[in-house]
Amino acid sequence: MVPRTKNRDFHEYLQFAAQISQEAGKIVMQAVGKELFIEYKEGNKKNLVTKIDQQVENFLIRKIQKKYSDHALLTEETGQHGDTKKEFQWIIDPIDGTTNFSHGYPFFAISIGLKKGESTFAGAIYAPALKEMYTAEKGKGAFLNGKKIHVSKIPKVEKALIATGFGSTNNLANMPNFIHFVSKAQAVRRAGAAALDLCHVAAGKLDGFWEFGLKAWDIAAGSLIVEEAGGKITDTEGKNLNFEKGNIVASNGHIHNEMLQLLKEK
Ligand code: LIP
Repeated sequence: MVPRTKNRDFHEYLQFAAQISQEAGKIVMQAVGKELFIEYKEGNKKNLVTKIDQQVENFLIRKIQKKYSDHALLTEETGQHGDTKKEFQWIIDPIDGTTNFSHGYPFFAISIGLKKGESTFAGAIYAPALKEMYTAEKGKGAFLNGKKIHVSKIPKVEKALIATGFGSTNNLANMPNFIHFVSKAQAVRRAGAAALDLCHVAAGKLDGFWEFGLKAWDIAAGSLIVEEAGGKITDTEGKNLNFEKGNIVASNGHIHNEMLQLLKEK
């Protein structure tokens, strides 16, 4: 499913990430429709975590630590594992789109990125309900189920299908931008899993995506997949993406400046 490349090291990491994300996908799909034991993070009724998020995260941590005991990890549910100064860091969202998953809405994914230094070098995002496996290795292109993908050629926002998201805290702050984009774009969608939105920009199903305040695990793998599909990634002011701030604009490149301008106007 992951095409061979000459860089053996990252190819091996990517293949491993794709394999464990698929195994994690089986755990997730077995739980759809069953009792999920939902809890609320920090008492916020919009910020869900289920027993399956925790089970999948534990599964992925165990697999990675067993194979690469000298690597660090950053995960959504349990944070930092190992020294941040380690050469390799795996950045994991066990289920991006937990709310969707908890309702059986099929837009959710397992996201695994491998960072070396400041950059992500390998990323695998698996959407088990859609049976979509997105993979990318730095400098080697991006793939959906093993087939090369490319961003769209849409030249203007007025012809673009654009997506966004609303975080579980401060979630109305993006509303003025949303209204502005609804008036300018062909259409705007809000599906609820940033990692998968990024993959859909990479595959040309969406032409652009923006969101504020995402976390490293929502965007580490997806931002590489967009860039490797020929797309553009910046923060919402047009500067380099900062994983800590998590303000992101992803696009096919052609509509990027126009998106940044529309964000500036609100
Ligand atoms: C969610 C995202 C969603 C975003 C939320 C949240 P989770 O991830 O992907 O699109 O709007 O802020 O981060 O919590 O389901 O893994």
